[in-house]
Amino acid sequence: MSGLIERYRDRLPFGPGDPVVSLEEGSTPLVAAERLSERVGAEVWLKIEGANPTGSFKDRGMTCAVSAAVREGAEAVICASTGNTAASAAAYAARAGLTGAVIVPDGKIATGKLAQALMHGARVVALAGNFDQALTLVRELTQRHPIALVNSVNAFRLEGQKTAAFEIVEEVGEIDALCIPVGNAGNITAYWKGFTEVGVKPRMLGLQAVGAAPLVDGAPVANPETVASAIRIGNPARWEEAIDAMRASHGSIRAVSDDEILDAYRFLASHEGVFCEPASASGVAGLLKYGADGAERVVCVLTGHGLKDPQTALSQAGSVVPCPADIEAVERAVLG
Ligand code: AN7
Repeated sequence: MSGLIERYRDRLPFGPGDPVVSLEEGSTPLVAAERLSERVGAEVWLKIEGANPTGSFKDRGMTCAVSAAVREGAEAVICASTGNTAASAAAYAARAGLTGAVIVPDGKIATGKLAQALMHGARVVALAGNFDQALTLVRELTQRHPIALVNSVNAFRLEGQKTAAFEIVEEVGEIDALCIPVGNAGNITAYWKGFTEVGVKPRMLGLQAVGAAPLVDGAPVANPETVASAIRIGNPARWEEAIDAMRASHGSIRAVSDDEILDAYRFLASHEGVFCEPASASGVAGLLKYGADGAERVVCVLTGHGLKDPQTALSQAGSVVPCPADIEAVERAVLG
């Protein structure tokens, strides 16, 4: 195994002698989804990005952003985040021996992500504001101080993330559509770039949560709200690029409700054996809601691991069965 810079160096902006900060990210499983395929009437595959080292697709971008920061002589990295970017930046900063700082919306990031950022030794700032405000402030801060910004406004992030498209094409060849959650719109932009570079043009089907759907509404959302905290974003930094990807690929960007997201989240866990976080299920929710649009082969990107957000999982799952320690009771408890 190797990290993605090593695997795809010829298609990434890194030379042979450049420093590489890697946790052997990428090369994630692409799993056939039989039950989902049956329901949708198409061949559906799941790209399990939760299998990356910190449990989300952000690691693909972060290996590149942090390696480039080291090459440029940076001593510190910073990001605004709904959680996963924070966890990833903190891990790669720790690995590189850099100082990491992350600004997150106070009380609005999933527990696992907070634990990761703290464990990796980042300075975690809980902003009395939302992600969009955090990103604005962090951009201003990096104008004033020599700290590398590792949000997806950083072009190296997209370079790393485009490699997921390479992996899909290498594994299953051409696909007709890609279902992908859209928050700050870096990932949809990166996938489109990756597909374009290998000459494949699947329809890009982006999904946002109804309460945080600026690209669907056509205007920024001042107070975005959704159970899918990772995509609780009201003013995506890669707005134009996402619209370009949608148009150029003859795709769409549509909205799914929190209930539809949670239905897909439970379906994946209970019928496919795949536990992703709520935001990640929005692509599948969109596929279930709107259908495959005539596509024969579809890939859904499951962007983050279900363990990131145990609280939402517990609120959606069945309850445990209490039981005294004797065999009759255990029999009743187990056999129902
Ligand atoms: C699981 O971590 O924006 O459209 O700060 O964590 O590229 O923003 C996370 C985004 C989808 C949306 N799924 O991707 C952050 C952050 C998960 C995510 C998205 C995110 P973009």
